[in-house]
Amino acid sequence: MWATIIRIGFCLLAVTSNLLAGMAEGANRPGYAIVTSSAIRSASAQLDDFVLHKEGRGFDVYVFDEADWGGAGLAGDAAAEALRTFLGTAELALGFEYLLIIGDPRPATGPVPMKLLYPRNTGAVGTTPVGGSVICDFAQTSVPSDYYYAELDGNWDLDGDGKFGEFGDSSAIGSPSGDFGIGGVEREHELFVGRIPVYSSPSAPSVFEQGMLDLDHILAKTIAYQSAPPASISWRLSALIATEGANRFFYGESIRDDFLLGEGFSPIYRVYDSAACTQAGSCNPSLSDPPDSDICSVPEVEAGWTAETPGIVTWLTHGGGIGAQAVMNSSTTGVLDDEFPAITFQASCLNSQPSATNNLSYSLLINGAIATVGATVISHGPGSPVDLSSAAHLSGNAGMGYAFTRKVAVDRQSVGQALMEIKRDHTLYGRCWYWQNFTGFNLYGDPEVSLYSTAAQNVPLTTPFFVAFLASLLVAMGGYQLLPKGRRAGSTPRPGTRRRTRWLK
Ligand SMILES: [Ca+2]
Ligand SMILES: [Ca+2]
Ligand SMILES: [Ca+2]
Repeated sequence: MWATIIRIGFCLLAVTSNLLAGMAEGANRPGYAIVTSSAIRSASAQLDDFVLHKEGRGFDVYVFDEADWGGAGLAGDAAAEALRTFLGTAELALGFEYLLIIGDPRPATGPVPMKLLYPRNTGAVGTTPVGGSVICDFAQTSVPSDYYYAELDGNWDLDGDGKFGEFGDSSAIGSPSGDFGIGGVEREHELFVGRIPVYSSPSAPSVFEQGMLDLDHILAKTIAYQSAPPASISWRLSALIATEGANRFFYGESIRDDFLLGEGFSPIYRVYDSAACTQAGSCNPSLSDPPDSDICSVPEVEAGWTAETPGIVTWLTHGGGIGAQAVMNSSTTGVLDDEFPAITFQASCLNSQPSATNNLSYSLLINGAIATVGATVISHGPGSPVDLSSAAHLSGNAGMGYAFTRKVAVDRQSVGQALMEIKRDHTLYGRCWYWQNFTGFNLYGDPEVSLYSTAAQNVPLTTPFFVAFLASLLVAMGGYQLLPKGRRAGSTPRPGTRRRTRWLK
């Protein structure tokens, strides 16, 4: 409440700027904001088309660069703070719900760096939903994150020690509460956030030049993906699941059996390390229906991905910046068929590591994927078969991948909405390392993309009224949604108001 009042007060001052006041006129459609650098804005050959495309999908679109938020010359934490402060003001004034960040994600850069968070607050005690206590027995290391730009109310350094996003439990007796508590970190997001990285190097102009070529390719690919005729997207209702190690294929079986089969996905191509356990008769879970490959390796995954062009790809394995062990690596992404790009959830460590300028998630976004979720740092997950729908496992990396896949495939949510709702609704189970997962898993790509995006949702602004009417009728009849499922047309929040949604702790 206080945070909201303070922000509204601040907003009244800030909104006097001509910039936001002018833009707020007629803001009765959902909003989509892009923040980037002036250099990228002026060098992109596709950004204007991308803006028109989003307007055609029914959004009021806003493009900002560092000149709009006083971010010129800022880098690192100063740049991150300036950006988030601006977003808080702009979101209240304009009411946008999607945010696409385009630019260098490395935390020491500017003007749109990831924010460094410190989720694993060593020694903090968390409380489980059944009243048990959990000690955070991990070193506190920094995590680059865009989550900070999705939640705009809380003071994420509530304890004022300069480390943002520290886990804590204000009800845990004798425990440091970190930055959680009244007025601190909260998980009621304001925005669905995604990022398209563009790297640059002062000593090598070619890095930026290549980054711009890749950006324009990604933007054009996104326009094409969302402009596909409805009858042409049946290929997307398919999946590839890869798991390294015999203790991990429960992940693929859970996703397949619990919802993908029932949703009619086909094929569901499975690459498992199951040869040994099949031979020994010791597979857990048992595999009555054998996988497409019982050896998990990069060539096996590449073969399945290339042959089947799956709409969704997910895996559970160890990982680093440029590789997911025995599944995929940055150099192999180049052979994938980019005409049929996948949505990915990469339940691994480090696949989205910003300091690796050819990190696997970004490499996939350039070729092979339309949107990728991966971790910027170490992620935490189960080491043996577990029930991924049970409270204790919802927020492990496997539980997040399971839920993300369901939200994208079954609930038909956009990728940005799917990831943010997981972070909002899933219990942390008192575990600081689950909070690290929430900060570390980030989205590369347009957050408004969904597996079911088609031209049926696109209504050009210049379309005569009766054509627009027919198009909206088609949308209604075809079940293709303009708005994320669960949101009604007309429920767009007005500037200055806040959506109130559930916060499960
Ligand atoms: Ca702190
Ligand atoms: Ca602290
Ligand atoms: Ca909030």
